[in-house]
Amino acid sequence: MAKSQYNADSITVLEGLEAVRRRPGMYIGSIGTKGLNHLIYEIVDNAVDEHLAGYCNTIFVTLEKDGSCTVRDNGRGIPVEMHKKGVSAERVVFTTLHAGGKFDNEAYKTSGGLHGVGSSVVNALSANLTVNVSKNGLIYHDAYERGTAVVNLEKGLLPVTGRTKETGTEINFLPDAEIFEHIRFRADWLKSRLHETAYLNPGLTIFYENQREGEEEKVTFHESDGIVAYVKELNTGKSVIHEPIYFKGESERIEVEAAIQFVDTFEENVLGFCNNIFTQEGGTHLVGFKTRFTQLINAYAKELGVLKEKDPNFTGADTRNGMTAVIAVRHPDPIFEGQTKTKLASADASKAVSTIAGDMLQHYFDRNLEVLKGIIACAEKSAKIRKAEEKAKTNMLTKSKFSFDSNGKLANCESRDASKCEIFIVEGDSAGGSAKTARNRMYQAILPIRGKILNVEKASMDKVLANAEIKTMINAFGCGFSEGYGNDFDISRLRYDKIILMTDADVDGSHIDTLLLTFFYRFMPELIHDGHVYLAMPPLYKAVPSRGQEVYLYDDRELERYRKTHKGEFHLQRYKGLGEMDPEQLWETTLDPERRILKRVEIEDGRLASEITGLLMGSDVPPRRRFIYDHADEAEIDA
Ligand code: TSJ
Repeated sequence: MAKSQYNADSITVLEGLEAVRRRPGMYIGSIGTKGLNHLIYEIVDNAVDEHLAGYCNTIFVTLEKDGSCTVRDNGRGIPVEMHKKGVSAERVVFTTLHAGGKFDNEAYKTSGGLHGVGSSVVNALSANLTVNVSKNGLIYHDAYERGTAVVNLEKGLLPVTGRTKETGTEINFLPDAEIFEHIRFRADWLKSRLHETAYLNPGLTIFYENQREGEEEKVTFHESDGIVAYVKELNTGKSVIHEPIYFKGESERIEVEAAIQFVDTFEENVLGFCNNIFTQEGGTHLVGFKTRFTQLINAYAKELGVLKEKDPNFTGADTRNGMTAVIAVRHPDPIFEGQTKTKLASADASKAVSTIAGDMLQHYFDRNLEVLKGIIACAEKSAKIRKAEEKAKTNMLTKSKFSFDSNGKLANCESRDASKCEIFIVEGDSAGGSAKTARNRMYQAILPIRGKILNVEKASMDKVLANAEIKTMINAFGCGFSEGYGNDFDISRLRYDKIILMTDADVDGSHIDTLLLTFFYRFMPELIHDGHVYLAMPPLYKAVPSRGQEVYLYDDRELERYRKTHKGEFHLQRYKGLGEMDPEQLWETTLDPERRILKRVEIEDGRLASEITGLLMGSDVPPRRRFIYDHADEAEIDA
């Protein structure tokens, strides 16, 4: 390492990167899987910026065998010439903490001067990071360890390691295991993020490759139909009532693009983006769109006589009943706010979207009356149901809020210390019976449920609330529920730290998991966001060797491994369902906190996808060992 580089500037730089290492959550949100994957997104976003600048149409993203990630583009290559600070501009990009990171207190800007926003953060949090820049016919090289450069400069400039006719930037980095809870990137989240980037940038091609052992895969993401294709994908498997409506325009230097398509089910899925950033917390662009859309539909409904003069207007939610939409704006200088800096705050965005959506939709509806009538019919249906639901909800709340289960199915635990209590939701009465016998009655509550509960995606709320099992659950959890208007959900009243779904490892079991998760996601999303929901992982097999200890095997990989080491000298019992286990076995394998395996349900970033199963993904939490950091996620984010 070259000591000569340490001048006054680089010391402040190191202090800057030290701050990142001290409080990583401030810069990348968390040190769990989300934060880890975020490192890749920070790097990829820089290549996407080069695309937006008009110099790059291809990005390669590779998960390497050694656990590192490589991102390469065919842009101009990060500037390598001497910067006024006395070193290569590339060094400045990777060692200067840029103001305006997405998670700190200042606004995030996409462009302006050098790009590379976030690249120094990734550098600070990587055990190793290497840079290869192709430009001027040469390949320039640089490398860092935990944010500190380990390559000697010559007169402040990068060494040249080869010649090339191409141009572009290649970054390889391995996250630092001292910082992150674990350093295994989530491939499925990465793929869905890259796909989203491709939808938002129709001129871009992203080559994804996974070279990790046993997961080898290559996928090319290229979406020339852009957000229209995105909306179609969000609606796959649903009955749509018209072809997507698409429009694009510019107002006050803000570019607005939208794709809208209604389905015949009760849901609203409106995704907002600003400069390619998913605005999870919404913001002015969506406010402008929604307000204008509501006005427009109410005006048309009056004009068509669907609403009489004296009728109350449709609510905003009514007019968006069944709507799937992507609203993407490009803003020269956006302001973000909110907990995760994903809420667009720029007031001009509201005006721009409202103006363009108003003009374009009016133009469209005047020429597509049938589509308009279909959309108004969705609003009418919603208004009807809303009125029924309001009634049902009042009844429900006055009758049973915070009352204990009365039908006797819930076997509650004795402790009232919510931080120590768990509730198992168990499929089937026989497994429920075993679980009641086996449990630790001090801290473990058992709620058996029969067969399949309602599919909440399809049912309206009054039906959902009439369902006995759902009622029992709401009562047991103790925190009420929320949906759309009004919010009676209060997570601080939650009676259990863990809500554990315990279903058979078969199709029916996974269907029940999906239904329950859908219910939580829609009515009690904080349960999932705050990490209270888990899937129990009962074993699939018990192996009884001719000599030695019997062992439980939790998946087919374990079985394969066992077969290799025990070569046929054992008897194998396959569990078809929880009901086949006696109470003692159920305790040993699935209930005992010391020995069981739980998967915590994680949600990528709160976006309602077409397939909720794909969205709500379990992450393996082997017993005890990883249990501690399982809780770290909640503790680390400084609000
Ligand atoms: F994050 C990052 F910095 F590590 C990174 C940057 C990662 C990747 C994969 C690509 C990039 C990147 C940066 N690709 N392309 C650029 N381009 C520039 O930084 C660049 C090039 C030329 C000029 C110019 O004015 O000539 C200006 C810029 C900002």
